[in-house]
Amino acid sequence: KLLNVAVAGATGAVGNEMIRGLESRNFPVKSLKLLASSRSVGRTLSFRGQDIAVEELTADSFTGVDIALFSAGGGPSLAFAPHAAAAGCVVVDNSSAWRMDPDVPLVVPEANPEAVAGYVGKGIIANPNCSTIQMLVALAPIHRTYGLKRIVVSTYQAVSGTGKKAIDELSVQTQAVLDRADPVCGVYPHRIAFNCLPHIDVFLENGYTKEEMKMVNETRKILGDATIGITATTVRVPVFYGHSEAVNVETRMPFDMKDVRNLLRAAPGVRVVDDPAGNVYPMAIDATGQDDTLVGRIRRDESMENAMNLWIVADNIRKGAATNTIQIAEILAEKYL
Ligand code: A2P
Ligand code: 11C
Repeated sequence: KLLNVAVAGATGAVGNEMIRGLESRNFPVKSLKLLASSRSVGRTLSFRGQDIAVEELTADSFTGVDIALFSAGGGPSLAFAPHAAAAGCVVVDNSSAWRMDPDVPLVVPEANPEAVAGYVGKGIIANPNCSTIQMLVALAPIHRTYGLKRIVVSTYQAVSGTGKKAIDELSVQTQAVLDRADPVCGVYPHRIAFNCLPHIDVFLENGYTKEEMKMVNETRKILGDATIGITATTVRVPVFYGHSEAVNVETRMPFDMKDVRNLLRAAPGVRVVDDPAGNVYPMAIDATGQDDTLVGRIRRDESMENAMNLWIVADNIRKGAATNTIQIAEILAEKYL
């Protein structure tokens, strides 16, 4: 069945990738509405060879729309997703606005596809944070087989996670440093060029950042297990595209390293890239433009029983945002609408 689709935030980094993904994955689109702020009215964007005029996102944008993919930020999602749902449209929202709402499913298709059914509650499905998505693509099969007891994760996150302005800031600052000029800061409180910032999103009262707590809370909700121990340190690095993660995992049951490797090889959405002898391991530059999550450096943690280390890399704009959103929409289209 062909569907009427809308993309809210169509002019942004993720919105653009959503449009490309609808094309490349051959989503059953009958009509496509492209929505952004009033600043973008007058622009056109191309879809399947046709120019489509960008319209302003308003409460009335969703009449006759079956599925809306939202990536316009938390404020617009909070304000407009309920209007879309009231018009009978199912919203798949990439912002953090609805993720922890108990009546809104939070879905990584490789981990909890069955949760999509919960869309009937509010007419909204939430897409998790990019760093959570890629971690769970790799950890869901391990959880199903051995049970996750504790996760210790450190991230190395690309500036594209912040949006278009941050991509420009890294380019301009890098050039300024090479030119021995003063790099100007705007998006981040410190220079990002040739630097690492242990600071993503705002700091909370417990000393963690919001990004770190998203990884904790979203993982527990998606895996449906509030007892899993998780601790995270999230770091912004001067990379344009692709988040990398060093993940230490302790399982409840013992495992054989060879079986874990085979489990990962067979896991949907995972590509094992792991041949240290040949200098082969996942890298951000290889994950860019791909939908798979790359997993490598797979090895036992020799300091503890039932523990292992993994290095997990994915394109944060694709699998971390646009692709995961479209995969959720594909489940809706195939099974529910
Ligand atoms: P616009 O380009 O008109 O500002 P990014 O995260 O890459 O910066 O993109 C953010 C996306 O969200 C853009 O498409 C932007 O549109 C859109 N957006 C931001 N604020 C609003 C708003 N208040 N209403 C509608 N769209 C918005
Ligand atoms: C980053 N993870 O890399 C963030 C971007 O909750 O959807 C996505 C924020 C979110 O900056």
